[in-house]
Amino acid sequence: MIGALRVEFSQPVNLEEVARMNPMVKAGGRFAPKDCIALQKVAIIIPFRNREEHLKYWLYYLHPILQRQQLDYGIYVINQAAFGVTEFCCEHAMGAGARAQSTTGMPALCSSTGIWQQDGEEEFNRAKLLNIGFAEALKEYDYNCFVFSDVDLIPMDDRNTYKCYSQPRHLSVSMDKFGFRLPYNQYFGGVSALSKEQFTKINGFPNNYWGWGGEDDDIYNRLVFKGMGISRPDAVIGKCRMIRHSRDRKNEPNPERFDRIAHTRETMNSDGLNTLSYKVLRTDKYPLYTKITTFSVADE
Ligand code: UDH
Repeated sequence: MIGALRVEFSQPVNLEEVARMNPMVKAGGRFAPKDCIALQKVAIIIPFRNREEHLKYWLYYLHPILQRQQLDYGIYVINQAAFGVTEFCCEHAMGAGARAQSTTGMPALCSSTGIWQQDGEEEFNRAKLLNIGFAEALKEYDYNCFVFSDVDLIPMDDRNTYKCYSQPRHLSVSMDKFGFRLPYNQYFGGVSALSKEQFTKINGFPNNYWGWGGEDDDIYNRLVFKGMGISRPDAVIGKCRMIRHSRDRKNEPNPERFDRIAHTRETMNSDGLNTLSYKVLRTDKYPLYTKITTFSVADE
């Protein structure tokens, strides 16, 4: 381990170069140490839409750190599909005429030209993407630990191990954005780690937070209601940088968030892993990560 790291975002990143610098990383962004058996199998789940530049920095900084931490890991970028973009050909995915009913009430129709037609793009849904990442990663490998990381957060100390603990772990405790301290004691946003058991005990994360905000507090509530506490690194080891950005389109502050957070106790058993409903449009195995493009469907 090195300890404190220099993290900055002035030079552009070339992913082919990053792949050359990390020859032990296998297709899809998988790695396991050669000379020992890793203590944990860690799936790293990144909620994503339209943040290619941030993802490059994330991969550039994180792959070397995660290898030094001797983890058996895989990187899963869960991409919320942007309907109306010709990139996704629904004829291959589902067949012409197929309908997808988005849970925000926006129906999409697979047209005869093979392009999804929808009136507009869905609001971003971070927590649901994380649930999807959990489910999809488990189809691929017997992961026992899940690290959920925003794409724009880079640890500044490699002793901040991306693994699971006896209690759910909050890793991004000391962000530059918040003056290197917690914005409030219950804060659980940014980067967190839950074992498979911890995640299933809380029925995963909520699927119903569309737009920005609240889902991290709902997750915190779930953990507390199930009798768990939060483990954290200290403020030095937990330092991290956020890549500055403006607000994304279709991720407006969610006006329902305060009301939802107030009702976690009643909703957590009926909103989560047991009601997760989605379709995978495509899976791409890139040299440094696996990208899974998904969209929501209403409960069948
Ligand atoms: N994300 C995307 N695409 C989006 C929205 C969110 O990939 O369009 C993902 C990404 O991993 C991001 C995470 O969701 O790191 C969290 O979203 P966020 O970065 O919008 O949340 P944060 O609280 O930023 O970090 C709030 C808006 C900042 C506005 C600052 C104006 N100066």
